[in-house]
Amino acid sequence: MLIKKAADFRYSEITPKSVYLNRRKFLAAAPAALLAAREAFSPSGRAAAASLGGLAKSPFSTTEPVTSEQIVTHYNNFYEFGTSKDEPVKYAQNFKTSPWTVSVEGDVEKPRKLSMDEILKLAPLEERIYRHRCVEAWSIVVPWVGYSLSALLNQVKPTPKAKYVAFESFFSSKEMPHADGIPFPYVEGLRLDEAMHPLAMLCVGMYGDPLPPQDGAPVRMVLPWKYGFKSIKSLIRIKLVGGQPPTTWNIAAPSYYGFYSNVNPNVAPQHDQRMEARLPYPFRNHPTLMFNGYGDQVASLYAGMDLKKNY
Ligand SMILES: Nc1nc2c(c(=O)[nH]1)N[C@H]1C(S)=C(S)[C@@H](COP(=O)(O)O)O[C@H]1N2
Ligand SMILES: [Mo]
Repeated sequence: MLIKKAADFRYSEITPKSVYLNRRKFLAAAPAALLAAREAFSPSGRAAAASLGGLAKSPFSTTEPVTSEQIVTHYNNFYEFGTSKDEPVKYAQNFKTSPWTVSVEGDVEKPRKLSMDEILKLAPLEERIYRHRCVEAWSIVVPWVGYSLSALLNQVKPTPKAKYVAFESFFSSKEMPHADGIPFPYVEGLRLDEAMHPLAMLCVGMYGDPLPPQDGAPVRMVLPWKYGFKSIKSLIRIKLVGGQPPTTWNIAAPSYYGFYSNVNPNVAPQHDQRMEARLPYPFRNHPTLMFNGYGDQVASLYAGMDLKKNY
């Protein structure tokens, strides 16, 4: 997705090498050190945080095979911590995610500043196994933990003026010296009806544990029918607004990345989107489905819209 520096530009289908190198490293270390420490350490190398107990299963979950936690925690897009896939896991480990507050503001009756504790208790936590499709044409299947964003929005009560939701990530150049490639803070947006859709998830964990920093700790969005870049990480602000908010990749390259960014195999402003590489498989082996296979649930949100124009 890098566009700023021509020399750096690689629309890499994926970088299978790093996946396999990381995997090999992991497997090599497994017999000795890691197996001994297995109880205390997660594959991301952090001391395992208290696991998130009592998770309700979600009817939205896919039965497709879940991608290994090792891959999902070591192959990341998080430009605040570097632009290559193996940098976030290295540079985000000391990211301070506590204390943390998310401000919910704008055109709402009851604006709130929520602590992480309040976010964790706002609604029953569910495990939802969703497909995740990056615009770079790789995909993963992840057991996220969280609940529908609508649970939070209903508490703050959007006013009739609210038509869109603007999201903002944490940013600090001091804590994120490797940030590069795009303007910061990272911002995203949804139409209010998209944000209220039950599939739109406020996510606090994965694989039964709190989110690791490289995957957007302590709280992020997950929008399975849209390209991955809509699923903004390390959220600090949610603002209900009247007009369509700016979004980071649209600012960086408007002809490639639109506001909607619904997964669409038939629209390819940048590159062919018909096939994807389901990790760890390094080549495109899997047909990409309209709305990433969530059309039954979300297609009606876009009834009557020209999705070639509104990409
Ligand atoms: N703040 C922020 N959020 C972000 C990104 C980012 O660089 N910064 N990258 C996006 C992209 S392109 C993808 S594919 C997903 C990756 O999520 P994962 O690393 O947990 O798989 O996060 C999205 N959210
Ligand atoms: Mo992405």
